[in-house]
Amino acid sequence: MSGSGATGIAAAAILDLHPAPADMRQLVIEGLSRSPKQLPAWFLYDAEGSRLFDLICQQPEYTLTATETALLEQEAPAITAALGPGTMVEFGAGSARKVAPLLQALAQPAYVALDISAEHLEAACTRLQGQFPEVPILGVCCDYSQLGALPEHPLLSGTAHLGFFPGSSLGNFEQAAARTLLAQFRRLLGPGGKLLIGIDQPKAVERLEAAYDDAAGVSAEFALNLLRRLNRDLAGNFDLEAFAYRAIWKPEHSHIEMALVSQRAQEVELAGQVWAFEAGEALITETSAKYSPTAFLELASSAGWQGAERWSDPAGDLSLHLLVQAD
Ligand code: AVI
Repeated sequence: MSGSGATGIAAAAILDLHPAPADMRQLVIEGLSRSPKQLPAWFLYDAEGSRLFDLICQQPEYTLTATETALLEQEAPAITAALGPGTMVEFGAGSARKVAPLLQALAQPAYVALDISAEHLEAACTRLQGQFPEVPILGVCCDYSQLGALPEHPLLSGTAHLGFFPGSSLGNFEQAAARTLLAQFRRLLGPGGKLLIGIDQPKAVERLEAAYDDAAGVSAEFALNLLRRLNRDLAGNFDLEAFAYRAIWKPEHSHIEMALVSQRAQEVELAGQVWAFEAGEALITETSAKYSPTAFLELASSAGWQGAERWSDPAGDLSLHLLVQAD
């Protein structure tokens, strides 16, 4: 728990709820049995995948991170005024960098980070605690999608819960799963809970496709790393040279579809089975949906949320929506 090490920096409090590990083998078998073949997007994020994703965020074509960060910094006073008092609860906090301007602007900041990776959580919370020594910070290691309720803790009792889900990560869920997740946030945050969520918006196809297939090839490497991970973790024999990356905008779904396309007819061993790929067959690694403000608020309302405020960058690339409970 909390303490002060040799560095003099107080370690943040960590509560480990020991989330059950997902059955990757079963999910792979399900995903590769589908037509088209598709795997859960979170498979992309082993240690190397997380490093490559951080690198994607620095590519000139991928403007989402920089745009959202600037918007949070610029609008922090207005956002925190609209949020009102309470404890910020970040879902899937990762490196927990985006919350800093909000903690700075809140009159009485308190912060709870939820993440499935104990290692990342501890590092992120400790770094943030060093940056904000006076702010009470708690890291909770859990799978928030499976959580029945937020844990009992002084930071979470007798105060409003202000959910935070930046990065347009909702876009990586299919529509039904996105609705389920928004409803889960509503349950966890409880009556009076609010949600601040970053949502990337549709834009010119050329810009979108370049953002997900950058000239430096980092996005392609990020997707190919999935095959490396599968070879390592599930005794696979994917030949990385035999797959090519592509990212295309699918207007009928309002999403970018990222896939590795088999360059020839081939058979791959994985998870104790043999999988046939035709020449030109796609393995979808991820989709990234873009919602106009109207489309997003429609989705949010189907999960019991109501739009209260919205902040956007001047180009209208991305919105930060503040949602309140509809009843
Ligand atoms: C994490 N997520 C919001 C990213 C996105 O924009 O959909 C994931 C990503 N994959 C490739 N590039 C970015």
